[in-house]
Parts: sequence; C-alpha cells; structure tokens
Amino acid sequence: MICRWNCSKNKIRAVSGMAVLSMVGLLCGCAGQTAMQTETEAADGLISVAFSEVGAESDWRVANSESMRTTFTTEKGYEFYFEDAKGKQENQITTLRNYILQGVDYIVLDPVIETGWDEVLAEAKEAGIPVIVVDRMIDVEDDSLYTAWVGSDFNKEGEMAVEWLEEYLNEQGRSEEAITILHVIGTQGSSAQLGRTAGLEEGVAERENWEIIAQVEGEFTQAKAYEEVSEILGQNQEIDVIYCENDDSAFGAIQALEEAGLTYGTDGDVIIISFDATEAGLTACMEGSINLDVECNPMHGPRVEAIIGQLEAGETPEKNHYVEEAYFTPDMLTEELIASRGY
Ligand code: GZL
Repeated sequence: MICRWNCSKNKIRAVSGMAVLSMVGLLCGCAGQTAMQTETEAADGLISVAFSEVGAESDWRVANSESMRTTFTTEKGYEFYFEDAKGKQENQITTLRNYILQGVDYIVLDPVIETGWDEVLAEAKEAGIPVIVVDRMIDVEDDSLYTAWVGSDFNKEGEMAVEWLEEYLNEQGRSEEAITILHVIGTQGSSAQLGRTAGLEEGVAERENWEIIAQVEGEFTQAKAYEEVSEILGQNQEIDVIYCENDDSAFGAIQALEEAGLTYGTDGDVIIISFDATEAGLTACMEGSINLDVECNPMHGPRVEAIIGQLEAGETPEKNHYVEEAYFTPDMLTEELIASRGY
C-alpha cells in the first residue's frame, strides 16, 4: 500500500498502489503508462518526493520523520510520499520498487542497514529517479547509484564520547583505575551502530585499563535495552560505565539499574553515556541521570530540500553532507536551551 501524505489536510490519504494501478490502468487504457504515473504527473506540477523511513523505533526517528513531513508540504510545491519500514530492509526495498513504479521525481532513503541496496538502486537509476540517502549510509559497489548523502559522522560521535570519558575520569583521579564498560549497541549493521561502536572500541584498544565487559543488542529501543541490561546486571554488577548508542536505550539501561538498586549519573556509581540528544535525553542529562549526551541531529528535511533545489536548478550537489554536531553535559543545559532545539 502506498501512503501519500496530503499535507494540506495533514492526513494520510492511503492509496492502495497496486489496486489503483490495475483498476485505473484498465479503465483509462493508458498504454505504457501506469495509473500512478498519470496520477503523479497530474499533481499540478508538484515535485513528488518519496521517503522510505527506517521505522519509529526511537524519539530520534520520530523527529526525523516529522522534519521530512513538515518540509515537503503541498503548500511548498511538493507531493510527499512516506513509508515506515518497521525496521525491515525487505520492506524498504518493496517501497522503493513501488516508488519507481509510480515514477516519482525523487526518492529519499534512510537505510536501516548499510548493505543490500545495489540491485534496487540500479533499478531507480535505470528509471532516471535520483536517490538521496539521509542519516545512515549505504555501502554500494557503484556510488553513482545515489546522488547525495546527508547525515552524521557516527565515528566522530563515538570519538567525542571517548575523549569526554577520559577527561571525566581524569578529573575524578581515576585515570589509572581499571574501568569496566557495558556496551549497549544499536541496530546491528546500521551506520550509527557501526560508527559509535568503532569509536568506543578504538578508544578501549588505546587504554589498557579500560575493558568492555559485555556488548548487548539494545536495537535503539528502551524495551530491548532494559531486557539486555537487566540480564547482565543479574550476573555482574561491577560496571563503571554504560555506553548506550541512543537515548531510548539509555532509558532502558537506567530502568534496569533502578530495579537492581544501583545508582547512576552525576551523583551515582555508574556513568551513563548516550547519543542523539533528543529532548527527553537532554532533560535526563540536565537532571543528572545521563552524564553525557552526544548530539545526532535528525532535522534532515531542510537539508534534503536544499539538495533537491540544486538538482531542480540543474546544479550538481556535493556528494556527502556532514552535519556539525556537539555534545552536552548537565552543566551545559537549561530548560530554555532544550526547548530551543526543536526535537
Ligand atoms: C542516527 C539514527 C539512529 C539514532 C537512533 O542517525 O540512525 O537511529 O541514533 C535511531 O535513535 O533509531
């Protein structure tokens, strides 16, 4: 089913793509054209932008989807299509094929994992549809299969967290102490997981007194992180740091620590490191529950719109667009600053 986001009425007008294709195609006898192409072309000159989103697994993801929806509105000259893949690559590939069948003007892909895109992106290229990748990166043989990418430097995010942790421990006089780290990783194979994990593992390899005592799959969700951290705490409570690859999994780890009667954050025993810097994450950081929250900005709608603007003007956009990001500690945060950030 293909959902078209009718922004003027702010509701999804769910169009069963295949049913419409067969029904209208038969009725109008559009030789060689699909009904959806007819419908797309008849959209009063609107630029059709079709987004394949990973899912709705985290606060970050919800903000990312909203940024796209509020950018590509009918009032601004767009016909916006949106599909949530519920975290499954096969759903994204089906969605991309439907978008190609529709003959949309642009495809925007946030790839759940980095690999497995060559075939379907070759079909988009064959159809003459530019693909803009956002947030997570893809690993393809031929990088002409996508027009541009905009997102974060996830390895740098991990490095920022490691540098902060070293400084924090030094300030506590613990630079020589044996430090045990529980690593709660995100969705396996996603760029965010690969980069943040590499940042931590490289940092640990350079410091012989740091040890990762376990790596568990938090899948970027609170529920899974809670489940995995609870199981670890049942076996070992000698943990100095929990490195969570997003805010939602940090909340799951905190929930497990509280149930185990362990203290955490600025006034507790366990140091909590998180990523995303969502409103909820920064609020927890301001309150001292999270010691460090590394920013990962989801507001890619305007950045994608700028790339499409260049393409519409016949210009060639840069291939890769990295978003500038920082990190936050409790002393840096106020309610006003958090409210001003928009997600
Ligand atoms: C990062 C993004 C990740 C977030 C998670 O750019 O891909 O996916 O860090 C989200 O919160 O689920």
